[in-house]
Amino acid sequence: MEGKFIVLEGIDGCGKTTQINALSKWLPKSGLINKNSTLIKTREPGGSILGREIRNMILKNNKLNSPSILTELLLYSADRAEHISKIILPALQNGHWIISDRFSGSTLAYQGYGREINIEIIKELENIVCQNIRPDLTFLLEISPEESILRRKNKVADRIESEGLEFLKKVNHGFKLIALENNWEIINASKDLNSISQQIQTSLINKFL
Ligand code: T5A
Repeated sequence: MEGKFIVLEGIDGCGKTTQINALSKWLPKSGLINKNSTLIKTREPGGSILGREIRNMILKNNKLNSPSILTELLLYSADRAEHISKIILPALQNGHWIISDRFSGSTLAYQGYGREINIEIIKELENIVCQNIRPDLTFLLEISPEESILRRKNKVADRIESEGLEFLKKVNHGFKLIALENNWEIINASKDLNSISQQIQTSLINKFL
């Protein structure tokens, strides 16, 4: 059996971390993963050692030293280039499974639809950065922007989360278009945790068993 690359996408607070934690308990017992393979949980930004430093640079709230939107795009791209070279590519070459909390769809949604950077430029950049690595399956966990804000009301917002409702609406709209264009699995993530988990598990079984 070969390695697989699974990605969870969606606006802030849609439940990716929660579902990835549930998946990482279920997947090793699912019969989908070869017993010689490992399941690797990772995320963007910050999936590699250098990426953790980049994550801190992009997400910390510092109004006096915020990156320009072009710098922001390039930092997310640099994080991804490092993540692919050091973590994703070697893992797939060794037959391991990877679940990533966000990947290139987030750049299209946040920097493309949210920041309104030309989508074609972003796609061009992604072609360079991704080195032909594409997820085998991407899930979009869909919640409304209002629910996103509600779920995060007791958490300190990072720099991107501080952008507010109008920005989140543009990102949300972008995610929907990207998901339809790329055949992602769209999950209603406002349901309860268990039914979301079951829907993800069923999709994985249907696709990979
Ligand atoms: N970004 C990222 C870009 O702009 N461009 C890019 O290219 C990339 C890769 C990353 C930020 O960077 C941006 C996007 C982000 O703004 P992050 O810290 O990784 O930041 O933040 P998020 O991905 O937004 O992570 P969060 O932890 O905020 O959201 P999750 O992981 O989606 O959600 P989770 O599981 O932590 O759940 C949030 C809350 O909701 C509850 C949980 O208990 C938790 O309290 N919850 C539910 N409540 C009710 N019903 C359910 N079904 C629930 N599921 C979870």
